[in-house]
Amino acid sequence: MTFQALIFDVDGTLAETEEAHRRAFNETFGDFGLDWHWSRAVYADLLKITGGKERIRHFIDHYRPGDAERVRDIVGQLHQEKTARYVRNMGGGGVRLRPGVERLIREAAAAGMRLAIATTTSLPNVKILLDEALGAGATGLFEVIAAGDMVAAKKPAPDVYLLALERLGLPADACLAIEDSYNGVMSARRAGITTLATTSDYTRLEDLRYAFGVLSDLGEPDAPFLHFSGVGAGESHVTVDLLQRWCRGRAMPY
Ligand code: XBP
Ligand code: MG
Repeated sequence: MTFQALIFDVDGTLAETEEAHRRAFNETFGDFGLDWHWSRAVYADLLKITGGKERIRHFIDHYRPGDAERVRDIVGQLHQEKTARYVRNMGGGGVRLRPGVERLIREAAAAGMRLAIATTTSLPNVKILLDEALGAGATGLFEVIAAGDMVAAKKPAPDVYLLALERLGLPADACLAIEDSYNGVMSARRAGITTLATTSDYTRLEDLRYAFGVLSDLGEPDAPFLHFSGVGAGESHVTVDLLQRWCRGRAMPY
């Protein structure tokens, strides 16, 4: 079957955003007078939990149980402030998409392919990233944006991908997802969607075996991706034609 829609994850897939998230969390903790600091090592562990509020609660339970009584009731407030900070910081410029992302988005749109987003992060974070990286109004390129708390269960649960499918009005096998993490690949897979993985700073050692191909990034003609497993051997950059060819070649979605 040829696919009709491309569904992108955001964090780690469109751009390397996790250090910007980490900075926004840490700045917010400072604002609230908390003596918490998430180092890269701590954050790598916390990233197993998707969603900022869920991540903060997990941190309290596992790293700072003594703070639970004081902080439990303000997790929502903390997270709201973190989102506002992230948006302010991203608005300062310097946002770069990962290799091949803008090229593939524009190529897919020009070819009449439908575009969607399925992400755990909050909607304002998606909008600022797209506006900053692709120009104001870039969210309009995406027919469907399924994000954050629009679903009850975050990745690796399939809910956010199921929501994207429902809003697109398409079956899973008419879509292809692009993800960067174990949680993301599992979420798409549980929704029945074939998934290509491009590894990111925090996910390169994760188990991505359920992706039908694992690459370093989407590649550019003059900056080829590294091929790690599955589809993509001998190629340099991911194109719509190549994705269609790979999809026709799959025996079963999984
Ligand atoms: C990304 C995330 C997000 C961000 C934080 O996962 O886990 O939680 O780190 O975003 P994925 P919020 O790329 O799989 O969607 O603080 O807005 O929740
Ligand atoms: Mg991701």
